[in-house]
Amino acid sequence: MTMNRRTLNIALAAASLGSLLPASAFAQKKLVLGFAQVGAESEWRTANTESIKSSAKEAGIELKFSDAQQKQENQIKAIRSYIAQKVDVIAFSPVVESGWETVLREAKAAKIPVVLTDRSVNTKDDTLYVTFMGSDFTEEGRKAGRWLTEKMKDQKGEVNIVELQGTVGSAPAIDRKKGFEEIIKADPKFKIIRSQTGDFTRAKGKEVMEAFLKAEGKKINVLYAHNDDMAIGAIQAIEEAGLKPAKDITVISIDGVKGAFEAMIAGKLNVSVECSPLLGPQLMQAVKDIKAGKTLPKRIVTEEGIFPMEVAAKEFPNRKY
Ligand code: GZL
Repeated sequence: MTMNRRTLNIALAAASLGSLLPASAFAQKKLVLGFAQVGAESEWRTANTESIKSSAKEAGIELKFSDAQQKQENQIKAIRSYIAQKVDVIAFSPVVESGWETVLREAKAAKIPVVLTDRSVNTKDDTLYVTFMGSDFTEEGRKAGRWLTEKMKDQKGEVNIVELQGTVGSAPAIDRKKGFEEIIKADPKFKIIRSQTGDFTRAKGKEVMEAFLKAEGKKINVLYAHNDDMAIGAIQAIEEAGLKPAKDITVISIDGVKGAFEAMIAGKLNVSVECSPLLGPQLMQAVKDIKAGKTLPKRIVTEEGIFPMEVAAKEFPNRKY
């Protein structure tokens, strides 16, 4: 079939136009991810941020990133700005469980998929997010409880525990408490005599442990801290009170960050339950899968271990955060 003159002219014009456009005009448009981070409160959070930033770069995904300094209103503001910028996907780690439905409905109305990472939200409407990827905090609390009940199984008399809770209202604080208590309630000798938030920071952990020591002193047998940073702050308080951490007071914490391994190698922390912050690769894969129209499971759980001080020196070189 011969091409008539008019069609030929159109084809030639299109071809010459094509040669005028930059190659980038034909390159696939980069996916844009808006990420609203909790803050920079702990070693764990720093490692989590690093994982997200480096994975976005590696995946060729444009990352818009915000640090909410542990304030919910700042996270909500950031999510709204991502909606206004019409990003492809929004992801965030909710600083607390409640108060998200309004802004998540705004994202849904704007047809922007949302991924929850690290922490989840309280909502009956699970169409407000595509998937929640992160640890099972209740199981982390159970692991801490099982380690303690095993260690103290032959202990006669009361075992008095003080507890440094994470951020009030946050999923890890609520669930780590729940899991730990589920295990220790089997034996009435275990008693939580003081429990207060240290907001996941070293400084607050030290301050609250000082108050615990002032109030209860040598009555304290065990410290259960919801993260390593608070445990490390508390260890300083224990030493300043003239006591030996991990000996006079058994110290149990969660995260498995480098600082915890250093404290275990120094003989000042008894055990750290792993909670991996390395969610970046999984998140970037989820972003690509969502934009490719794939269906994701509603819940993606990160598998984790537990590290007592006896294995810390051997395991330390393998640690990635
Ligand atoms: C747990 C994460 C917690 C860590 C803390 O997944 O949300 O927040 O345990 C961090 O160290 O501050």
